[in-house]
Amino acid sequence: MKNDIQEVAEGVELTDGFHLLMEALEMNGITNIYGLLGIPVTEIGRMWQARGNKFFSFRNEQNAGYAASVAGYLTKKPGVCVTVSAPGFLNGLTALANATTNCFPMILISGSSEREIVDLQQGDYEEMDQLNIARPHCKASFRINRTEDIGVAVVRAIRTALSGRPGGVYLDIPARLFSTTMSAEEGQKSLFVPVDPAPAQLPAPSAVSRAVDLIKGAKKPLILLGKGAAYAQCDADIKALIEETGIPFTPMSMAKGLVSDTHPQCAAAARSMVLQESDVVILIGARLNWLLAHGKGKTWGGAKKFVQIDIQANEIDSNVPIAAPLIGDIESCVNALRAGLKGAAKPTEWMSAIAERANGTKAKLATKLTTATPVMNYFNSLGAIRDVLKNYPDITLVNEGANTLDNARMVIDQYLPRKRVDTGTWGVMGIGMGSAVAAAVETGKPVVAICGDSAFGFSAMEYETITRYNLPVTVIIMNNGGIYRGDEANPEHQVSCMIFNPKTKYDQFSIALGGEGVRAETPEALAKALEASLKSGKPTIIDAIIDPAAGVESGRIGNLNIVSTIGKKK
Ligand code: FYN
Ligand code: ADP
Ligand code: MG
Repeated sequence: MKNDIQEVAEGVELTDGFHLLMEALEMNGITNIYGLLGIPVTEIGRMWQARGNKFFSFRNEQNAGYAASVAGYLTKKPGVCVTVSAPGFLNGLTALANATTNCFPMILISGSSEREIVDLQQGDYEEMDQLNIARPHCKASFRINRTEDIGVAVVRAIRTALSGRPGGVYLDIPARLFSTTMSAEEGQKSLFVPVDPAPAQLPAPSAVSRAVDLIKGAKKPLILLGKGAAYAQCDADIKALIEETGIPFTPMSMAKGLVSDTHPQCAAAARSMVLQESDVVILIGARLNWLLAHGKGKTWGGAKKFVQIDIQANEIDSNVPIAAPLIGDIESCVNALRAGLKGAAKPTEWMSAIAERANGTKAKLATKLTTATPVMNYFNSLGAIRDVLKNYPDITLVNEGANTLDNARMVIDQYLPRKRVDTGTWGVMGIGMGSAVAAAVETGKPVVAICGDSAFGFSAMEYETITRYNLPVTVIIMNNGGIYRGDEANPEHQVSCMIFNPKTKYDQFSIALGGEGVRAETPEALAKALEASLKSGKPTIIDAIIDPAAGVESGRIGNLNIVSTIGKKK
């Protein structure tokens, strides 16, 4: 990239905050920015593009932020989101908090109003103390006050986002800084690239032997892969650990495909059995949070011991005592385990019992997937989608919703690492279109987003972003006409709070926004439309008409929903 000298004053070549920020990002390998422009950051977008980089301009900052966070997850480099001040910043902050919660590296850069006025609360344009508001929602919140600090601030943001447990960083840039000038030569000298920003962290040998001894003594060991393991990008090492030890594995949702769902040691289809019956569980980049029933209770059956590989030392014992913590980066820890477990006996009997159970479950599901119903349900529609996607293993699948999420996770196999992006640790709705943009941009390959009609609504307008950039994204909307279900009766003189306008036509919405639109009422029509869309590479919405009675309240996590029994008939 060229060093853009702005002007010469009194014989000194000058640069400014805009240029230094862009050069610092470029120098650190950032080429894509996701954001939404306006006061005071508008110039960044135009100048960034003029320098040969890509700026993806969204309709709401929250979705730009989700895109940046997913870019971070997929590439292991911080995804960058740029927003305007106060309201734009706050919209972006939701995504920054989500990135931090999910351990995705992301940098949110927001312009802010004049410090003197904000700090005295004198009512500036979009006045807000953004620096402090961001603080509890990310790993670090920094403000740049001087142009000569831009280089160090960007490096500090990158190292903070990537090192240890990855997460979000906020960079606050007061408007005035962007146009503040300094000597171009001095400015250039202030920029640099961090050495080894996400260093390997080797586990202690004593911790490795403790874990190895525990695993060697296990009769029914289980490997549980989380999205931290997918993020770590040591796919071959993880597969080798699994194959060399013969230990069955089951993936958390975004770790699906890290080792193929069709691998003979995949125990996903015997999930409840392996969680309950295993005696030693090796957690690799997965937390024992709500998604794993906190490591206790009936989900986990009897007594068991955990080995936990994680880079964040205080994750250990967060829910239940961990017998063998392995603190370090996943690649180093996995390879240390491989060395220690060389030649250990494989749990073949346990593996065959699991395979038997899994085959039974798969056969039962196969019947449901091919059973015709008068109106499509989740199973026969997803069965049709699954059959098409088998032939497209390298698409990224984006998945959000409640029933749509739970059923698609179960039905659709993933074959390759980091090819599934979903609602993550918070189970957040609205990640759909932002994630689809990032996945298409960062992988250069097609994306299929399977969204519940409710979930899609949270980011629907970004479908125009998809058509504008002509991205190869197919959105399948599982349209049952409501939240969870679409058949709730309206209370007298009111509209039910759980249903949508049944006249909604998402295929027409696509056409209105410059894309292709197809309405599919049968599994055959759905398969045909998906195949055609993948072949064409054109942005498409398939409005998949699902039985309004097909959903279940809260999907498979209905146990978390609180209901009142007062005044209800027994
Ligand atoms: C899995 N299963 C299969 C297969 N794969 N059956 C047949 N074939 C295949 N290939 C079976 C598996 O054995 C389980 O049955 C069942 O499918 C469900 O598997 P899942 O989804 O892995 O497990 P579970 O217990 O339903 O859920 C675990 C979870 C997951 C909490 C990690 O549900 C999750 O990620 N939930 C996120 C929910 C969320 O965020 N929702 C958004 C908010 S919605 P059994 O073995 O019989 O148990 C707001 O309302
Ligand atoms: P899932 O939801 O799939 O169970 P989580 O997001 O709960 O996954 O857990 C991911 C874990 O992975 C986090 O605790 C995080 O600290 C850890 N992690 C992320 N990257 C690495 C890495 N490179 N090495 C070790 N641990 C990592
Ligand atoms: Mg719905």
